[in-house]
Amino acid sequence: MSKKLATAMIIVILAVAALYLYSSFTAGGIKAYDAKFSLIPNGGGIYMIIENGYDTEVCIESVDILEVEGEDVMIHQTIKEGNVEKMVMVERLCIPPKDTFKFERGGYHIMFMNADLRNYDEITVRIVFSNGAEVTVKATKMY
Ligand SMILES: [Cu+2]
Repeated sequence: MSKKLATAMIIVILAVAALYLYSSFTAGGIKAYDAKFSLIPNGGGIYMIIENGYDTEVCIESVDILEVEGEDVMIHQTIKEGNVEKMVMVERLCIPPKDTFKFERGGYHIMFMNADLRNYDEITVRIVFSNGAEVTVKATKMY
């Protein structure tokens, strides 16, 4: 075997190993997708699907919108009492092991205030979880 070929083979093997490590990390980690946001004056709501691939429960520690600073972000649940809809603060949101959680309009949502995102069609949302895992997801504006 030539030296060049051996080197090429080692590179391929390393690349495959890296790909394997990466895919097993994402399979065991947290995925966030289908992220969207809507606006109200001075704030809005963020919706997405989060998959907890871990064997343990994970809780949301913090949510940030990377395009702005000083925003207030909280988790709300919209509940219906008769014909009245109201939003309730969720102190701590946890996702059971190997479970999928949906933030959606009219249900659980991520609410932000003190952030003017009228000029954005897309924002970057970073979520940090109780086990130290972190996901960053692009959210597109809903019309
Ligand atoms: Cu809300």
